[in-house]
Amino acid sequence: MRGDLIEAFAPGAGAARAAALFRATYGIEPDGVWSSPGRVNLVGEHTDYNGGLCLPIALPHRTYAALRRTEQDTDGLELVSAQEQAPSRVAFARVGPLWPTGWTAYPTGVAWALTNATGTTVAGWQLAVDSCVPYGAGLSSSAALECAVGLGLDEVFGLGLSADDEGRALLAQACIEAENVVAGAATGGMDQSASLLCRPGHALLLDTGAGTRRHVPLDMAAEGLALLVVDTRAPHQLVDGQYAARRATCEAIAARVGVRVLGELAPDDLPAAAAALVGPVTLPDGTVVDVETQRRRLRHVVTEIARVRAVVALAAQGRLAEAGPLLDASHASLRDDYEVSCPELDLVASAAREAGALGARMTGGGFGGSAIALVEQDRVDDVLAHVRAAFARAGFARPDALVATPAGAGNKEEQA
Ligand code: GAF
Repeated sequence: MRGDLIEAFAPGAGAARAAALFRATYGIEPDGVWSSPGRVNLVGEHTDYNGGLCLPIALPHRTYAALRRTEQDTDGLELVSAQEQAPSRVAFARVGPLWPTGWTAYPTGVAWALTNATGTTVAGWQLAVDSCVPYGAGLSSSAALECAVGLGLDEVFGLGLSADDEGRALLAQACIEAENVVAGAATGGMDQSASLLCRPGHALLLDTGAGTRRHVPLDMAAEGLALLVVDTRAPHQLVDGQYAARRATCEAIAARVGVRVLGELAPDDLPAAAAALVGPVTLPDGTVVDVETQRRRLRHVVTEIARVRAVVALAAQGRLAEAGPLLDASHASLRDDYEVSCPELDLVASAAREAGALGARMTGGGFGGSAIALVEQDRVDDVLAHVRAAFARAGFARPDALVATPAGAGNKEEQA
């Protein structure tokens, strides 16, 4: 059964693959290869754009970017990916809001955002990408791509951002800008921060309101636990109206309650805050959100932040095994109050629990993508088999899976 999991590339193999693709495409050596991981979030969902807390870990699965700065054609950006059809050429002068479209928006958007942030024109380069981060699985394949490219551009253009966590936070910000402005996905920033700042053996506690972070030791193996990640393979797309609508709703609620962000509210504030929500709200796209829905959205955000605190407290005491009910409550809140789950995600959560998982929840933005289950190590195979059988009975596609261990942030690879 273990051979049936999505494996990360073996050490050295990802860099070798990206470098080989680079040579085959451009007929020259790259200046180097940089890599950055996908992530899975333990708890704290849809809180990062609300000034709240979240708790991601970096996956061992990474995206590899072989990069070379070109001297001659300083407006030309050349890109190729092992996961895409044909090489592309993009004129840097044209990169900007919502252009280009498709996968090249992410790397070219990072160059655009770094240019804006630093005043150095980050143009004139060739890129070859390979990746083992599952694509479209809600495991941040786009952030892994942005961050791998960002690290490479940082070095070959001598920007000096990646040396310490403060600089990396700025680099993450440029990757977020690329995603928000050029790719047009109004995401919150957890994924890029995880990809650039996580440490092996730790979860990253991000306080997006205070702008602070803490590395929380997470020794699941010491407790005999494993984190099973199940990719439902249900279509998942963040560049759609639902994610942006949730974000816009939260911003409208915060304004009505009289706070800057919903993360300023504690669970005790909920009754008064809910009472302040009177009358429907109309979002910029014309969607009308009724009062009852506003109150449920508010309750999700505030209770989810409290669940992050509770999981961190348990992890600090080596009692992660007791976090199951908190993960279950997170799933229920995302399903019922925030309404970002889907039948496939609900089925992973319920089937995993039936088979003995300690707790299970959807992870990431939702509307498809992946769910996680906290499982005793020797139950991983049984839980996965049970989930797959339930999917077969429901007529859903066979889900993919991996076992997540907290890995490290992006870095330069030893040359392949
Ligand atoms: C996606 C987004 F990219 C993140 O910023 C975050 O909002 C997440 O959904 C939900 O917690 O991964």
